[in-house]
Amino acid sequence: MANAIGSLAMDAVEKAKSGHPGLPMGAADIATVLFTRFLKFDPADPAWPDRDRFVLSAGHGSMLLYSLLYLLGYEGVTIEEIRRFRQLGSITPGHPEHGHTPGVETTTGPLGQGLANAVGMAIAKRHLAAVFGEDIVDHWTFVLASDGDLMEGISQEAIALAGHLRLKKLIVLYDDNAISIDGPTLLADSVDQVKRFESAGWAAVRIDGHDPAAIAAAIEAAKRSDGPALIACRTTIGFGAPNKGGTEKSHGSPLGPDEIAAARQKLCWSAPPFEIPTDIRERWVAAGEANKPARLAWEKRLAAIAADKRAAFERRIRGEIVDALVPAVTSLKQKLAQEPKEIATRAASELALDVLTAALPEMVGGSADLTGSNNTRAKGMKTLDASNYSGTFIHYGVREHGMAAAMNGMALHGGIVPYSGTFLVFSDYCWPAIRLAALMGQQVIHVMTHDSIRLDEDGPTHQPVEHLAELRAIPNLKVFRPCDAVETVECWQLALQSKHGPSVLALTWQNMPQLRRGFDEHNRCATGAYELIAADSGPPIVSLFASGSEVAVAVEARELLAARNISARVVSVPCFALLLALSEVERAAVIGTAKINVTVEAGIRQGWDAITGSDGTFVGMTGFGASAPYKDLYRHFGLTAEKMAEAALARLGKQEIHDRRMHDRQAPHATRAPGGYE
Ligand SMILES: Cc1ncc(C[n+]2csc(CCOP(=O)(O)OP(=O)(O)O)c2C)c(N)n1
Repeated sequence: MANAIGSLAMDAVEKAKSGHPGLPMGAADIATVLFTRFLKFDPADPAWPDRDRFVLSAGHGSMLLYSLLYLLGYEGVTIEEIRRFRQLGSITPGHPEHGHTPGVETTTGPLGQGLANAVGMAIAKRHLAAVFGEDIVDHWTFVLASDGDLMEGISQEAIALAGHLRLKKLIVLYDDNAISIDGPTLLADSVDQVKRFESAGWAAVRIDGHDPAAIAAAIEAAKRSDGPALIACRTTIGFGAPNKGGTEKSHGSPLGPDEIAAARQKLCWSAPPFEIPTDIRERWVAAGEANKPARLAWEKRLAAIAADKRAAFERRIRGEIVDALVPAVTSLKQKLAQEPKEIATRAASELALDVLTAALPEMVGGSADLTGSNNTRAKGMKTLDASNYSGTFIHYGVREHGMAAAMNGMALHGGIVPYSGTFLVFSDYCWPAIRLAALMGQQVIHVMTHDSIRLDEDGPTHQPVEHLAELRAIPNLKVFRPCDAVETVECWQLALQSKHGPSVLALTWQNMPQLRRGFDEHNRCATGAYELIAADSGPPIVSLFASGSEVAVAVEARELLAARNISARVVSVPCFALLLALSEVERAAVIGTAKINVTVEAGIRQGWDAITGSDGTFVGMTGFGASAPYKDLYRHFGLTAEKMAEAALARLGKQEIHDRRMHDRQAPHATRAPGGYE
């Protein structure tokens, strides 16, 4: 049965003329034991909530997973799709993509991420089991990880967190083949992985990964562990390939016809390419059907629990938002209309979270050791830890990489809307996972505070400058930068309603005036940008665009311009992605037709031109910040209302000269209008 996997991998990579045959051939014995004797799943219902999760963290070995899904009878994963490995439009892309192929639990390829996703899945499982009972939430998370997965730094964060949280029912099968792309791993690594895992609180053993009895015995033993478990399976990469097996030559390129013929002979596999002997195929299909009774029994158990509990569980698994969200947001906005608050947007976010987490029990929050600064712990939240998995707040430790990837795992597991906290500048440490959340269309929400150079004397290491632009560049990610308490509440609502992609809330360290006065039941941030203050009279000459803390700067600049008889409007831009998603007509209406567009943001210019055109004037940062009291910094870097007004005036002056020249050219004898702006 294992040779069926190996042969399909060899054949598919050969046909595609690219791919990685070594891992599927080397790990075929492990996968066969796991899928035929341990894993609980039903190909007829790949989304069965109580299935065991299998994460192929080493995504380059995707043919291992595709072979399994085909052999086990997952609908749509046909032999034609195996033949179309890596081709446009196939469901067998180079690396496994969640949502693209049934049975693929997460998108893997960037090494280490899958392992950290699995830790999140295991957290989700323990949490939901504590909330809804083991009767309906009782499954395992298995990971196949490679040398590369364990070399990546993110693995350390994931392993440490899993060990600390005593995540029983998480088993990592390590494909310990001691080969990576450059050659033997000894070229770059001499870690004793068993000791490493043990020191993080895992049970860990080393076995022969080609001995089915040893693999089965190790899984049995790991299942008895009271924490997470590692099984280091010593394997031969490209197992069966007589010349290239055991070397990096089988890692990431087709074996070639001669080596494939020799491997077939060595493995006693005489079936032609892409053909599986009937008796072997039947045994695989039978393995795929083995858990149907378990699934049906689970459905009965689910039907038997109290109706309200069942409804809550089903709603959360479907990822449906509660009806209570809109009333909760409305009442908070009403309160803010009655009693405006001059608070930091991170503090406004905490106010929002107090209300939202009470209404949405699926929200599981946390922070990477900046809880008090990120304000992500809402009233009444209990800590989720090894003594209480029903808690909803996770102290992730100083582990942004691991946190963001674990959050993806929680979202993928289902039943949880994870949100986190760190400083915006450390979004760099979350970036790979945020990108994958966007690629997979998963709802995770990152609260990122201290969102500009305005954060007191911490200096340029802590001052985000390029980060908003970086994050806005990720497709399918919404970056929200609210300007005050009301916008913060609205942005939270939008993030919670964005079910098919991640969001980042960039929030201020410092207090912000409440610019939104009065009550408006509409979520004005929903269009990504909107006119916050119209021009005093007639059509505006200047449009001032800003996000977050700089909206207040734009409001002041508007007054300075008004004092010189120049009418200006202020447009708040809390979310580029939503603005750019509007129709051209709607977008044009928001952007307006003022002569001059001036934008301000305490970050780099990149991205703003898409809104105001490349001839707009930008006031912002062109380099890194500095260490000083924040008021000095704003003056030093020119992020002031005066500078903004000056920029508008300078632009108007140039425009005026240009207009006059054009006018003179067209009507040389006309008298010049006196004027210029005061
Ligand atoms: C973050 C990241 N860096 C680099 C790569 C490119 N890459 C793909 S596989 C691999 C290493 C392969 O070694 P191993 O993990 O032992 O896999 P095996 O050789 O056993 O298939 C590398 C560096 C990657 N996929 N992800």
